[in-house]
Amino acid sequence: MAAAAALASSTKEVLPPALGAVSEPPTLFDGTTRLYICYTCPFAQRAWVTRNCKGLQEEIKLVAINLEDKPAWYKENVYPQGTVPSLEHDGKVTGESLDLIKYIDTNFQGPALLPQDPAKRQFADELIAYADAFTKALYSPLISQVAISDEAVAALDKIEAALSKFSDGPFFLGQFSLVDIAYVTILERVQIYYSHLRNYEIAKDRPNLERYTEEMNKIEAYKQTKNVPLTLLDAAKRHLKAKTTFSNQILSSFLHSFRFILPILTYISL
Ligand SMILES: N[C@@H](CCC(=O)N[C@@H](CS)C(=O)NCC(=O)O)C(=O)O
Repeated sequence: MAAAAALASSTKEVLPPALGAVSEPPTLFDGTTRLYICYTCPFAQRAWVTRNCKGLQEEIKLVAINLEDKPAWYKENVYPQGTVPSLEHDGKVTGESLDLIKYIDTNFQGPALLPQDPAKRQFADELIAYADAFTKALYSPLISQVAISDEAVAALDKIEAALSKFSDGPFFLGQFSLVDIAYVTILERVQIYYSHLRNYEIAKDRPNLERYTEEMNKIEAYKQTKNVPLTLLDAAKRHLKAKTTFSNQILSSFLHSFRFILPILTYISL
């Protein structure tokens, strides 16, 4: 496995506390390379896993942001989009997890996380390009409070088929790569959400996905970034309730303005 040495490191990193609204910001552009993350965010986790896989725990300092009590300075001074992850490096701050994992792989030392083989490289590009659509297909039924959709099942089947393309290992490109990092943080959450909220086991009758998950869970660089499942579930429930409450408020004011009887709009019960 390309990244075997770094992936095997089992020293447990002491994680910094998450910074909230009253926390002081770090000194921006003082030469320190910083990765801004939120511990429960799947996109931030991609960049964090990449950093760990390359053994960059010393070179790239983690700055955890509490997105439920977000410090104003993060959007104002660090990353105008206000999202995590973002990386402060070489006097600039950039974001977007799928770009960042490639950036970290290319611009820092450590094992290469993409293979040289052209066929694998092409498949890596295809799968990384599909990662956002995969996320949307799986998250949409949860956000819109409906049963698992045909689209979600098809997306999972596509992933199951992709996992059989190369036979030299259990990962998307056979051996562990950036593609696994792009998918595993989403799969980690989808497995928990669908199991608890839709009574649907994503790896049932998908043996490649089952083996993949088992093998991923042995990778220390990833394991160190995993959340307790209930923490993720609680965060998702809070997020979905906030979304529903917001859309209920918009709907309420719309109906009120037309003097209709307002329906009682309750919080969703997950
Ligand atoms: N497309 C972006 C998505 C990043 C994103 O949406 N992150 C969420 C957290 S999971 C965020 O920062 N939301 C802003 C907020 O909650 O204030 C990426 O892949 O980096």
